[in-house]
Order: sequence, then C-alpha cells, then structure tokens
Amino acid sequence: MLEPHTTILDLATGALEPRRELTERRLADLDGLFLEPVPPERRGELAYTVSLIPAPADGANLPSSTTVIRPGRVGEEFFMTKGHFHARRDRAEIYLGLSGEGRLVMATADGRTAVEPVRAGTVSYVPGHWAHRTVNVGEEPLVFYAVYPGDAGYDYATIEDEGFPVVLLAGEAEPRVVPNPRYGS
Ligand code: PAN
Ligand code: ZN
Repeated sequence: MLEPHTTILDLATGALEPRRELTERRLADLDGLFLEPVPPERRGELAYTVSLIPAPADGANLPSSTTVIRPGRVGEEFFMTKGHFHARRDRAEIYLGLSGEGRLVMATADGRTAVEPVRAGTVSYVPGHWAHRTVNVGEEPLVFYAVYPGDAGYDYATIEDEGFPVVLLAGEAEPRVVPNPRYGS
C-alpha cells in the first residue's frame, strides 16, 4: 500500500519535486502523426515532456502527471501530444490547465469530435471512450496536469493508424479546426 505523500508542482513550469519518471517525446516520436513528414534534421527536437506521479496500475489508484508541450509547428500544425484512447475504453480523465494556451482535441471511435480550451484554470473532463490529444496553439510552453485511473492504460495504435477526425492549423489570428484529410485512411 502507498504511504500518503506530497509533491510540489511548479504551476508555471510543470516541474515536480521530487522528480520521478520523466518521458521525453521528440518530433521523431510524432512522425506520421502530422500531415507533413518530420524533416530529417528536425527529428531530434523536443516536443513535450511528461512527468509522472506514479501510483499502482489498478482501478483503485490515481496516477497523475504534468505535461509540458513546447511551442512550435510542423508545417501548419502545432506541436501536440501523440494522443490516445485509454486501453480500457471507459476510463475517464481530468485535465487542469496551468499555463500557456492550448486546445484539447477529443474524438470518439464513430467520429464525433470536441475541441476545448486549455489554459490556466481550465478543468477539462475527458469522458471514457473519447480519444484525447493536446495541442499547444500559443507562443509559450503549454503546461497541464492530468489525473486518471491507474488501470486506464494507453492505446496509441488506433490514433497512429486512423488519426483524429480534425486537425488544428495555424490561422491568421485564431487556430483553425479543419477536417483531417487523412482520417480513417
Ligand atoms: C496524459 C498524456 C500526456 C501525454 O497524461 O499521457 O499528456 O500525451 P500522450 O500520452 O498522448 O503522448 C494522459 O492523457 N494520460 O492518460
Ligand atoms: Zn489519457
């Protein structure tokens, strides 16, 4: 059984103290998810980091994490997370926005979509059965905190194969949500 414990979360940077598991995702890890291929010379660029407050992988426990997505683009698309369904499809999740400006793109297997803002103070509810991806549409790092059931797991393969029904493109003023020409193909 876990002992009660406290972690200090820097609300501006997303850094955790004590620091435990840290995952780094580079553009190479996102290749194939953007409409355009990642140019070879950009494959090493850091896109986002995930810092975990671990908890057992069962339905009784609540792991949580902070994600920091760097600002940047590949073609007209913004840096974003890989995106996933939970392996156990019915598992939900809460996202708390901490800093920066982003969008949470969600989709069901039958093609329904929702795009919600992520910024300091937003609390987003991701229901079970909704795939989710976060996109940094701003000029600063996007930082958010997520809490989810320990047995949620990750299904990345469905998104790698089919994509999301919509993509976010840089617009003149506001980012544009447009149908993904490659969705399902
Ligand atoms: C989040 C995500 C995190 C990184 O903690 O795992 O933001 O996104 P990807 O996992 O899609 O790379 C979460 O949704 N956990 O379930
Ligand atoms: Zn999730």
